[in-house]
Amino acid sequence: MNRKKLIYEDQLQAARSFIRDYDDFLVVSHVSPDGDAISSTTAVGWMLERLNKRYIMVNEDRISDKFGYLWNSGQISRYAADMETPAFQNVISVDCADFSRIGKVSEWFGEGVSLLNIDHHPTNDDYGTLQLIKPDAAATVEILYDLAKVLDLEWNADLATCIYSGLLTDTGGFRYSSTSPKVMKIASEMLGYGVKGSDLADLLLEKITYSHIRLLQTALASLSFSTDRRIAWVSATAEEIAQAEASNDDLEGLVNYPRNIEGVEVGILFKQPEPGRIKASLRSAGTVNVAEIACLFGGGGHVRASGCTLEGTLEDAIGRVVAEVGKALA
Ligand SMILES: [Mn+2]
Repeated sequence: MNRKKLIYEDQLQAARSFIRDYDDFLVVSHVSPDGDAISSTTAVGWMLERLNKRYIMVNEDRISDKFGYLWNSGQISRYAADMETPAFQNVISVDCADFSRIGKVSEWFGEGVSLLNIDHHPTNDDYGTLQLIKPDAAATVEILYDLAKVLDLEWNADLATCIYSGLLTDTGGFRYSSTSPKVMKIASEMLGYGVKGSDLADLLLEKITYSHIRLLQTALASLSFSTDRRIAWVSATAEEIAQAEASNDDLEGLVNYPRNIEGVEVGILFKQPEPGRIKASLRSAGTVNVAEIACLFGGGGHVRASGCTLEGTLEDAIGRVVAEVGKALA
């Protein structure tokens, strides 16, 4: 890359000018949007509204109903190939580590589009014409807090609720190591604007769907251990997933149950999206590099979180993966 990298303060000023000087924006976040993605989308929308700009918020995927309380979240359009849309010249993407995360919405970008890339992922590849990137920010909304400050906007509970929601979800309820003094300072300021912190924690962190608990019920019944109890796993068969009417969201978090057990070094979830195919999600609580194990089966991921897909029966997949984890622990 030969473009000279601006320092964060300069990036903020450049982003400020881009937003102040132009109009007709498209605001987009990543496919399968999470709390930070949706909160960031509505936070940018709120700022543009305050500045009397024309804009459209969009996402390739459906926004979960539980985010309906966010300011104007009902106005986030869902991408459709046959939608009549102008080719947008000014785009703001939030929480997307690379261009492909924008998904099909990029088909709405005009030729020679100006794209402001606002993100906190350390892996962000600096796509776009302007970047506003802070890799040590806990969430994209932390950067949007700074942006709202340089735009000199008058805050209210709507914007504060967007910012707080993104912080809450991306830090797992202010628990992850990304929960910096700055995060807590911003959260405190947001509560001062009238954000209902305990209601949001209840809705976004505590509430679980009926499908999730039914699936958890059968998954926990399948809980198994290696003889030394350093490996633990649960499974969800295609039939159980169908019976619980579970979506991918409902499967999320199941792997943490075996992983979080005292003394367990590797927790695994074996799910069967359809008969004959098994997806293994591996989580390391210790020193085992589970990315290396996933690689053995053609998968990949991170040192502490990885995944792979195997062909065959559930029993066979469990036997093969657990054997490799056992070797890594030996
Ligand atoms: Mn994020």
